[in-house]
Amino acid sequence: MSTIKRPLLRTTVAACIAAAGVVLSTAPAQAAYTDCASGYACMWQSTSYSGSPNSSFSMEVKLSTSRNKINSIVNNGTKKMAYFYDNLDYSGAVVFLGNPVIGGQWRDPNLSNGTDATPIAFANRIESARFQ
Ligand SMILES: [Ca+2]
Ligand SMILES: [Ca+2]
Repeated sequence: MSTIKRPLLRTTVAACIAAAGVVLSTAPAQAAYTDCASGYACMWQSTSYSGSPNSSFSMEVKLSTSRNKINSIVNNGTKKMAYFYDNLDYSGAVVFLGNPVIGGQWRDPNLSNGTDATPIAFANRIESARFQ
């Protein structure tokens, strides 16, 4: 009996390995800054835009659950600069981003060193943000 089962087992194992390979190759790509829809600015609690955005806005936003927890930001808007504020009422220290249309830096994967134009420690500080 075993001489009959062995080829079958090999076939099954090979099929499982092949199936696993298929699963791995078709798994969704890691979320990235491209997950920020056109016309929006997005914020992630993680660095490097890992996972889905924790907050996004097309005009302005006051953060709640992500308040003081943001570590990477993207401006995928098409018109205005995006400003990200230390305080909840659009005040205090600020970092800003251009966008793909107007140019300039439009995303930053790690706010621990701020943005290119504003190199200050800004990890876990954003509480509100808006286009203007
Ligand atoms: Ca940075
Ligand atoms: Ca803050």
